[in-house]
Amino acid sequence: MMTGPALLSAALLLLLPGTLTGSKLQSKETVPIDVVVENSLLGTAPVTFSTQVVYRGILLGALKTLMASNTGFKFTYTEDPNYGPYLESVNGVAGNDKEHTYWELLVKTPDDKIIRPDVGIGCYIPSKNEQIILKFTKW
Ligand code: B12
Repeated sequence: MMTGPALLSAALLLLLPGTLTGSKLQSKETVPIDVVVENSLLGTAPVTFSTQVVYRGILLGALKTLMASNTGFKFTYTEDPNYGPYLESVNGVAGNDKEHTYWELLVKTPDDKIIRPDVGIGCYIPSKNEQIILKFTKW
């Protein structure tokens, strides 16, 4: 007959592989999103890029993936001590405190609603088929 600890290890052995496989499968899933670059000050036509983000991954990761895939999209960010990554420039155009310009983060959901996330690129978790709008504008 199995003793208490032996029974426990047997039970753990049965449970563990399932748990690990489960999480591994989930982390390989990717979610398709679009990144739209808009310059409301120049009024140029928006440019749309397709990319993807890992399951429950942050927008910053998706932007890095997009930049690494060499599609004509690049960006820079600074690190705020309290709020994390701040989107500084997109494709060579940088926000400027003196001119009161910045890159606003907006999201168009698949049902065409536009929201303004209350977190930055380091915290926002995009959902499937969202359009992430990076809009150069004034405050
Ligand atoms: C003014 C302000 C702005 C101004 C800053 C202009 C400036 N240079 O002075 C502008 C309009 C640029 C701005 C933009 C955004 N903001 Co703002 N902003 C504020 C606000 C109202 C006051 C900040 C302040 O002046 N503090 C006083 C000074 C002395 O302290 P400070 O540490 O030096 O402040 C700096 C930081 O706060 C930084 N900053 C401002 N917003 C954000 C957002 C992020 C994500 C980061 C990393 C840094 C940052 O800019 C300030 C000046 O350098 C706060 C809310 C609050 N009442 O605190 C929200 C707040 C900080 N902002 C917030 C957000 C979400 C944003 C945006 C992401 C909104 C969006 N969807 O576009 C964008 C940033 C996009 C990007 N490019 O990364 C959130 C951050 C929450 C979080 N955990 O991520 C806050 C807390 C408001 C909220 N929704 O609750 N913001």
